[in-house]
Amino acid sequence: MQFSFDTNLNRIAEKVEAGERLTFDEGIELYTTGDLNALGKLADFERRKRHGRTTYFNVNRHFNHTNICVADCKFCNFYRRSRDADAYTHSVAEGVEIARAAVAEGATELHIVGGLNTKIPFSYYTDLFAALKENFPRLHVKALTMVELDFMARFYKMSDEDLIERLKAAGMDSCPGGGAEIFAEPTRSRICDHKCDADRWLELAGKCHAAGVKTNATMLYGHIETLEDRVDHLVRLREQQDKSGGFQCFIPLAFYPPDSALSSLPGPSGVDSLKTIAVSRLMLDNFDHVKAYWVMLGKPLAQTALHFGANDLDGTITDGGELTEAYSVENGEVKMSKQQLVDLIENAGFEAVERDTVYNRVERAAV
Ligand code: V47
Repeated sequence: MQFSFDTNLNRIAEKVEAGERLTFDEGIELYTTGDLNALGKLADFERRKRHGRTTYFNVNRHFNHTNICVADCKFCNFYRRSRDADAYTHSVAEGVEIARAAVAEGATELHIVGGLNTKIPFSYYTDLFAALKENFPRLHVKALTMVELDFMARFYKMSDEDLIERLKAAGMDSCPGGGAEIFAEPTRSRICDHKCDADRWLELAGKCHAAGVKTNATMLYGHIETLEDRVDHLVRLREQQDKSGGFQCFIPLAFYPPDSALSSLPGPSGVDSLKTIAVSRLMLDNFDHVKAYWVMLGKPLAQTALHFGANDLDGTITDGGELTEAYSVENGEVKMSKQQLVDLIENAGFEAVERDTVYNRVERAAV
């Protein structure tokens, strides 16, 4: 056996080395271990087995087309009601101009999410995606969470299959992983009772996968959830991945309390974030990639997370968009140049590899 810990982690270590699936109880044991180094070593073993020293990043841009939302999630400081002075909805033409600037800076992906807005016609989405594809055929459109798809299917009275096919035909290439928050009840209802429930979120992910649309998955942690809620979330994602196989990557999202209805909470500690990355890597044996989202972790902790199981840092973001700025621990502008991201990865001891959204390597001509 490669590992010999002075802790009760040895039994779990043997299973990890043998490539065996961990149970819910073992997920809890990993979370509650006092030996952070041992947990990190195990997750790093798994990460290096899959990806060696490679750490992926991409050149991307976020576009939050509207902040008007009928939900009022307790953790969210981004949403507005339509009557609010700072409520907005970007036009299709504005979306195209934002994409144009991003493409000029080398972006391969536009990440599009927004509020649940009853003032927007369905044609807005198909027009936006079609215009993006017409102008930038090689730009990957990663758009709409399962929560947005659920809202759209109900609001525009379409079957899930029809909705997904029409969005895909217009230019939606894949979907981001937001809206998963925490699956377990009653926690989910307490923080976001206007959103679809866990079964519905997972059902829609499965339907996207069946339609050939890859999706990501997230978990919002560090608010009112329990450790059991977190491990339950990971187990449910793992079960769905067994069934439909279309999740590309898992992104734990560290709760950022300021200006939200939960602003009295402290948010997760650095140790908690590292544990969450590590437990995710070890529990999600059927997910290829675990992302340390630097925007929410902050740069130094994101670097450290690469030693705790993460193999992706997300992207340059180029210009974060309003939602990204609302939840980022990086005060001020939320962006990094490609060189800054490469330096961040290399200074942490890894090899930086630019990827596209579906994890193909991006080769660029040297300048
Ligand atoms: O669903 C909202 C979270 C998510 C806060 O798929 C907050 O590659 C922390 O899903 N503190 C949207 N988090 C962002 C998201 C995402 C981000 C980056 C990459 C990908 C991907 C997906 O942001 C929401 C919610 O869970 N969020 N408010 C907050 N105060």
